[in-house]
Amino acid sequence: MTETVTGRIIKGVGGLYYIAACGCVYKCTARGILRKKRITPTIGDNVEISVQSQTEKKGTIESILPRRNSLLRPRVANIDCAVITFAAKSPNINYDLLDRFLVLAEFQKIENIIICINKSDLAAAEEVERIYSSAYKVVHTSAAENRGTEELKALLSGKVSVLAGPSGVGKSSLINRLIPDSARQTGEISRKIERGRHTTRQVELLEADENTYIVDSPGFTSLSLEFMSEDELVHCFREFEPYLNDCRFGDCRHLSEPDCGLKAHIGKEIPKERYESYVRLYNELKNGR
Ligand SMILES: Nc1nc2c(ncn2[C@@H]2O[C@H](COP(=O)(O)OP(=O)(O)O)[C@@H](O)[C@H]2O)c(=O)[nH]1
Ligand SMILES: [Mg+2]
Ligand SMILES: [Zn+2]
Repeated sequence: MTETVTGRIIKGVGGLYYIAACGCVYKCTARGILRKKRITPTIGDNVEISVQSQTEKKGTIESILPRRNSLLRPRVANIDCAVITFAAKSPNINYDLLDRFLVLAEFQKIENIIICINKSDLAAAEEVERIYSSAYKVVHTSAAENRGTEELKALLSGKVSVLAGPSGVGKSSLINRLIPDSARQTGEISRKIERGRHTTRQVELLEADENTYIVDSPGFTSLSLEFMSEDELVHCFREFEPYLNDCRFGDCRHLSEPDCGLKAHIGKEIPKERYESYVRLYNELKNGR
């Protein structure tokens, strides 16, 4: 009888999936039935595999367990923690993009959302503290000087985390600090990929320790939220939550309605920048831009 084990897809190369299970890594192909059902195994998926060979660590993916969430860029499922990463300076913080990342992470119901301000050796980023720290954990790091990285590492322990943010803010440099052998882990597959196609970076879960994984991501310069409706937006602003029932009308959009209980808190508990961001994104979604 073949043995069945449950594991997590940590990387995929040319139809072959690497699955971490029971402290080892199995190389598996996907059962044809999954292709027929058009279910593509995704990095981060929890899967059941049948083991063909324990000595060679080979098996077949039999089924994919339900996903808690899934991102498209990078394509990865079951994220526990989103680390929205920007630089204190060079490049300067794009607050519109920061708020879009936060909305996306909230919309995906990612349980832990952290704002990481890297390059803290170059500037202080007090503005970020003022606007976001009441709702989100804000960590200040310097990958260059290896500061704040232990605090960040502790926050990510036991989780699958994705570092998201624009390019040039130091995501890859941070990952090198968090996982000193990440270059080796990445090197292993990029060598194999380099043979054929050109080297778009593969999505993979980099292992920090047995149950801690980090996903690097390409830099985003923009982020469209068109997959959601304007009515869902309000629930993606965490600061608004305590006041949503204070409005006169149950269907208050918190724009220009009278006696809006939420608006009474702007500039107090709700930073005005965050409310302005809500209004801007609301109009963008409503107008279908
Ligand atoms: N001053 C400073 N430079 C950094 C820091 N972290 C990364 N860099 C530099 O910023 C540039 C972009 O870093 P990289 O890790 O490739 O950013 P990514 O595009 O977000 O992955 C590189 O030249 C890094 O050496 C930091 O904490 N401080
Ligand atoms: Mg990078
Ligand atoms: Zn209202």
